[in-house]
Amino acid sequence: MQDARSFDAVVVGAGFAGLYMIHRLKQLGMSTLGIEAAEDVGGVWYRNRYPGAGCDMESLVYSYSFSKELEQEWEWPHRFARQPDLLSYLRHVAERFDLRRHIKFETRVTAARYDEASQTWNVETNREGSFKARFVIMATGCLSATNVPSFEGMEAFRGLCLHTCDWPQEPVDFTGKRVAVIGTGSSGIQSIPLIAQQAAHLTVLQRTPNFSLPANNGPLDADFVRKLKENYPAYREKVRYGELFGDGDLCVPIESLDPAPVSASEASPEELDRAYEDRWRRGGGFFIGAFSDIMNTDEANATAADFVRRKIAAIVKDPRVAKTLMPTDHPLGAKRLCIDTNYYATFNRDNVTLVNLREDPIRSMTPNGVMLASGEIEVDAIVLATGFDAITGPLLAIDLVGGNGQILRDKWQNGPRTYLGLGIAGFPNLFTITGPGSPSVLSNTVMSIEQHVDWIADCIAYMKRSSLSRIEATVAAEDDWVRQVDEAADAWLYKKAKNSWYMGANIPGKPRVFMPYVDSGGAYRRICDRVAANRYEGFILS
Ligand code: NA7
Repeated sequence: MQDARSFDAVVVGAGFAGLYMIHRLKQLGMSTLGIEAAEDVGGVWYRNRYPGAGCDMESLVYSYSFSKELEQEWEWPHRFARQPDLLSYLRHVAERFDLRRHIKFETRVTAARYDEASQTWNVETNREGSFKARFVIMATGCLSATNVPSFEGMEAFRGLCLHTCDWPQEPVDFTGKRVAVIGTGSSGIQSIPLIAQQAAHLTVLQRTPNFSLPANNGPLDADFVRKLKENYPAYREKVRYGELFGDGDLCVPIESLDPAPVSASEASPEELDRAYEDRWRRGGGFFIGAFSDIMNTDEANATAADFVRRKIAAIVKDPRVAKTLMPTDHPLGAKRLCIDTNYYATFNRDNVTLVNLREDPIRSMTPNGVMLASGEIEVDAIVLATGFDAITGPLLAIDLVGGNGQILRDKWQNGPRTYLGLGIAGFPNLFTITGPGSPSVLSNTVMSIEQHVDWIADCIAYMKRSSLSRIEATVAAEDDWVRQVDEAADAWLYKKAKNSWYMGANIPGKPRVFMPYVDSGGAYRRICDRVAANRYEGFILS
């Protein structure tokens, strides 16, 4: 790492987004500094090391497509990649494309201020001083700012207290321990079955039940992988421009990728059951593509939700426990769907207890455990599977100050405002990768990252070619985009999940705004392509 203080670009974060961004900027011949808070590359896949941590999208498409050689040579062991495999992959990418030497690790960006006079960003860090750059690219991820609830007496707890996203490097051994897990989103649902296998006793503290589908994860069949790799470009293209839920199914041939064109409302009870049973058996999130309107109408959605509730009733032996595990307050898929291995069956174990926090809330932590309304439960370890200040959290954790001294936290006090989730009016030469207002968490994130990185790199190359040094989204384009993001969600059921992190509802005081852009059939990519083709309409370049 050269000891320079001035760069063409600073990239904040070294996960999937940051690594590819650095690679593209290198190709453009730009001097680039990556800044990463963790000790190594990986982003969410560096930090989320809890038992069972893994991806809910299939590894063959939750991976880079920019290098044909990498794509062909890399061998994914499982259908859904597990965290250690994802981390190995990202470490390999950092080596293969010689990216590490551009990155300062264990360094956190604390602030970035734009100076209009010199047209540069001044990027401040917690331990390496500050750096100047013409461009700043926020590759900070959507799920990297942890949500640690402030339970009274938390500091008094004498046992081990871990957040799933800040898991130690070494595996944690729960053998013989009494453990409480707080939270039943993806992180809780992935870790609970494995913690239950080790712990003397596991108490699951559930506030809201979530829908979870069997992953049916396992080793990838070599013959299947070979055939898919022969057809990789076509497959990727399908994912890039496919329907929203078309990216979750690698168990069936490529031509069956699209969601079934049939409406659930028009199917007979037998047809509904057959389709759901088939997809339940094959596993993964593509369950939701069984019918064309599951995510659009209450009636269609209820058929899928009822099916899953019936499955819970069939798997969980104690009818009271089964009922507590059944989600009833939101449409299936309106909150992030979880996929699991033995989640519901875990509640049949003698050493597992489910507490319904809606009936028996947490009063405080105590030195020995958790005080519920009904009394104290003593534990040796508490696992906080309580999620993230999603999408905007990582950006607002940094003091971002744009031209004219505008502060991002002030600008976004009523919710995020971006143009395309890529640029922010008042913040010249700053780009966000998978920012609020882009498909991000509702899409195949790696494919979306590649699209954003390519768009940003092409834009910077265009500016270079045209001797332009400054780009800023207009307020009018931003206002229009914020409206479009809101309207795009209206055709779907997402907003009916009132307490989802898509809406910011899991963080006290956070504005309730639906943050991702709900894409359909690759519309978002086409919009971004058109903006670029029209010389970056909606941005002012000078
Ligand atoms: P999630 O999906 O936000 O889940 C967090 C869970 O923690 C959820 O069940 C919450 O209940 C629960 N929670 C949060 N705060 C509290 C308090 N104060 N008391 C009790 N329970 C609480 O986060 P994950 O890490 O599981 O998954 C995030 C994403 O990562 C996931 O969707 C994938 O995309 C990968 P609530 O529902 O708010 O009642």
